Amino acid sequence: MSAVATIDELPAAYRQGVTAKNLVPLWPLMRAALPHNKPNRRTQPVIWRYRDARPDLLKAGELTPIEKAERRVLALANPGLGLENIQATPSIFIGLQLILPGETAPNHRHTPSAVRMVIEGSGGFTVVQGEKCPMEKGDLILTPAGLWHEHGHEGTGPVVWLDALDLPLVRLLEATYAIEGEPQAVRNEPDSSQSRYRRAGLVPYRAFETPRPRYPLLRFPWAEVREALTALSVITPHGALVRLAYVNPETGRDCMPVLGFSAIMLRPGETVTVPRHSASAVLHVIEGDGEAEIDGVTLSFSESDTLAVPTHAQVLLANRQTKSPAFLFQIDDAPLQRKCGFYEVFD
Ligand code: 1HN
Repeated sequence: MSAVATIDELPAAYRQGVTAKNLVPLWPLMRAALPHNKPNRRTQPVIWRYRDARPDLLKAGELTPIEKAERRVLALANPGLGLENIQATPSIFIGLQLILPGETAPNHRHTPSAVRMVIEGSGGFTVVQGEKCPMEKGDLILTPAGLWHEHGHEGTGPVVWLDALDLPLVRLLEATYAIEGEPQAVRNEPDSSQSRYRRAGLVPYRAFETPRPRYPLLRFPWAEVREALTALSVITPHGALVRLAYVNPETGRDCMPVLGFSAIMLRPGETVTVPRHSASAVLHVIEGDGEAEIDGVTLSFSESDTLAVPTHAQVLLANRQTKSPAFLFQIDDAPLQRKCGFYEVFD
């Protein structure tokens, strides 16, 4: 098709006339709204290095008492999307949250869904709907939309975790709000990863007619994920990606409605291509160091760094170490794209 008309080709009187009636000619905007073959992406491939961000986060601990912060979080903002919009990708909010010994981040619930991935420190915990989830490095803890949650710290030294929320999407829908609550009554029992859903393939017995809990498993301990990846790596052919998906153990499907989670192991010295897909993503380095090439941009990463991956991007990952594995955690909006009916995996 030949080039579409620009707005300037329309008579000024016509433009002013429609503008006064809150009408907008679509045709000059058509290509911007609906580009050919591949989306226009403002999201940049970027890295946030933990060693750079950590001092600022610890400083925030001195500058701002928790009572004044509610949540002490530094947002990882993608410059391509405008820093003020606090988006790592168009749908994903990422923050680094600090909690100091004895502090509590008060109970609330809200419309965005969140997960935490612990970066450092011991003794932190999150209570989700009465379930106390211990937080150790690499643990994934879900805080689905609408569930009460509060954080605490019973150990020594700083505890830091990565927050991932579907906040940008919920804001776009003009649907974000939170309700504050009294501290929760905590059930005195181990979290479900240690009790009801101790082992993959086993779930509490119930007749199939009985409805299954919507969010059965809220904590995925890293020690178990790491062990599972290591076992999988032994039988995975070279060149193939060693990867596990975090799923709802009752359904085998995505554990949350918008964001999906997976863990990748890079074997010593390994370089792999991640299947290109239509979702935007964030990669977080749990362990190891190496290089990521995202749409031709090479970014070297170390432990606890976080990277943004635009939609449709080509991703290559390399483990720089020849003796030790690297582990990465991926957050993406594939569950949402699947629901919308346009999720694609290419190649
Ligand atoms: C939130 O509620 C938490 O509960 C963390 O820890 C980060 C970022 C934006 C909006 C709400 C939390 C958040 C957040």
